[in-house]
Amino acid sequence: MFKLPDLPYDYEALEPTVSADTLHFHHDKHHKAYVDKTNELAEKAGLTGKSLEEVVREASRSGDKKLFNNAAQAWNHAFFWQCMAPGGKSCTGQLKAAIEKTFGSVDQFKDAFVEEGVGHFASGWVWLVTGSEGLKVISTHDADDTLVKDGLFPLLVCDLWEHAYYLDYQNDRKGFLKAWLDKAANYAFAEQQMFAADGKGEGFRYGQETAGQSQPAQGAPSQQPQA
Ligand code: MN3
Repeated sequence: MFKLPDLPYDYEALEPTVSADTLHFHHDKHHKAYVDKTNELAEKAGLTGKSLEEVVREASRSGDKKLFNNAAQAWNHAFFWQCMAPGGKSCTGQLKAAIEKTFGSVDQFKDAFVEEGVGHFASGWVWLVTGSEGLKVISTHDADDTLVKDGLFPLLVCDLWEHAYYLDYQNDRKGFLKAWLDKAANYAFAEQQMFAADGKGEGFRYGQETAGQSQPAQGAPSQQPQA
């Protein structure tokens, strides 16, 4: 049984960039529904005891679209929570160097990320990934994710589904993405992922904390009353 992971920060911690209302709906309702449905469908598919990564890949291989959509969404959201931190984490060190090499500057990377996200039709995800060609910004549709893209390793993702920003930004996806990159994105996590892609350290895996990234729960956010 997969457990809905706690947010690695309080619900209010990302305000005003991402409101507590948005996080309550997004985490407690949307993400929870994907996890619950995954548990139900994975059991039916005989995949009990597999990791979520294995379930996503197996569902993709076998063409079980319903399971794939729910399992991939469960994974993508868990990864997405790690991609944010209160006030954001600035882009420094080796990640900054790699971004400058590929995009010219951090600002040019942000422009590329916003452009990809704004240009993406309907629901999906915008990613910074690394692969054999180095860093790249891509987007995926609906639940699709990098677990089933050979040779790509995710560093950072932002949710483009309207439920991710509509309460706070209405139809202004561009405004959401710009604020998100400047004030919420966790570049320290992205850098850890980049190291992991190079074989240095563990990358994110569902249900396991990434070393040094997730903060011990202060005030036990999982115990907060639901709004
Ligand atoms: Mn979402």
